[in-house]
Amino acid sequence: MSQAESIADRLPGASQNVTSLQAHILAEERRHPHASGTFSWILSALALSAKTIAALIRRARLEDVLGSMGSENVQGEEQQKLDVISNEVLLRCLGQRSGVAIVASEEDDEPTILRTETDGERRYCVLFDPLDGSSNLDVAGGVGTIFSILRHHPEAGSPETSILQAGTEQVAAGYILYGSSTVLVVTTGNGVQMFVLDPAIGSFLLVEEEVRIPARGETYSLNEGNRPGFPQGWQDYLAWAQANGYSGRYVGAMVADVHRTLLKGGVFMYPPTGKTPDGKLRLMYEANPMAMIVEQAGGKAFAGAAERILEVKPQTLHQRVPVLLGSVEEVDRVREFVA
Ligand code: AHM
Ligand code: MG
Repeated sequence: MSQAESIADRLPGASQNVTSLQAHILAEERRHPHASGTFSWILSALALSAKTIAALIRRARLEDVLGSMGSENVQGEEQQKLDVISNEVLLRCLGQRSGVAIVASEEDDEPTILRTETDGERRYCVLFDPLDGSSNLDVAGGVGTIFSILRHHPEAGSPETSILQAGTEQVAAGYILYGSSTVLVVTTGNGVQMFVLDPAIGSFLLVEEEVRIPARGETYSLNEGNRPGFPQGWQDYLAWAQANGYSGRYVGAMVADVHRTLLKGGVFMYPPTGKTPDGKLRLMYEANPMAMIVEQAGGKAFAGAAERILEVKPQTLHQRVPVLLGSVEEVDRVREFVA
């Protein structure tokens, strides 16, 4: 072995098969001979946004951008400064891509129309939660960005009608977790790929080409403080899980909790309560993208006992939906209790 080879073998992240997100996107594009590249440019805008947001979060305390804005979003939730800044980063990065027709965000009341031309070019709608779990920022906890990409249908009339498509219509979905490392997980309907940001070179590198969720896992993840308000079936499941030695794990940021569930197995839930019959999480930019990821990884995602999240017909942009997702065996067990 030459000296260069032996040094290469000691490089972090292994020296072989270093695939960047960019290279992966281009390889995917080549598999679709009619692809125009539009879609690839959108994914690259999301990656650029993610790198920018990751850098901002790392320096947040130092640059005094933590804490509340003193304003509320359309859903009556207090906006953190970084919610607003991250939203702006995504709007700017996506706004520069000619393939994006409409963007819609958790932080904005209405969708933003970027382009109305009907020049025949295929365009997309991008929906996102710019900084999910942002109340974790003050304590340096994990937060994330969630995104969903749909085809734009100009013939639908209003922008809202164009984006109100069921989750089954998503052409891609994913999330970025800003944790101890920055992780990007994405699906374009062909399995789930996982990338980790190498901060030394500023690239997302492929670490797992085919993420599969374990079929079972003895962990449940939910806000147990809400337990008295859950319908009886959900409470009965919890009693069963505790009697059977399950562990509870809850970060309180959906991206972090779903990421752990995806890699280690178990079940993540945000059930309905008496006060919030549809739970808390939003269908279009939280539940749908996570459901697509989990199903593509071999898991299940339901809005209660009977209906797949991806089949829920949306009525409004910011509508909420109960969430039950994770390992096949665990999700089915909860559904039996809840039915
Ligand atoms: P956000 O989008 O305003 O940050 O709210 C969504 C977050 C999710 O990340 C998390 O799963 C949930 O709210 C936690 O809610 P709760 O504090 O009620 O457990
Ligand atoms: Mg959120």
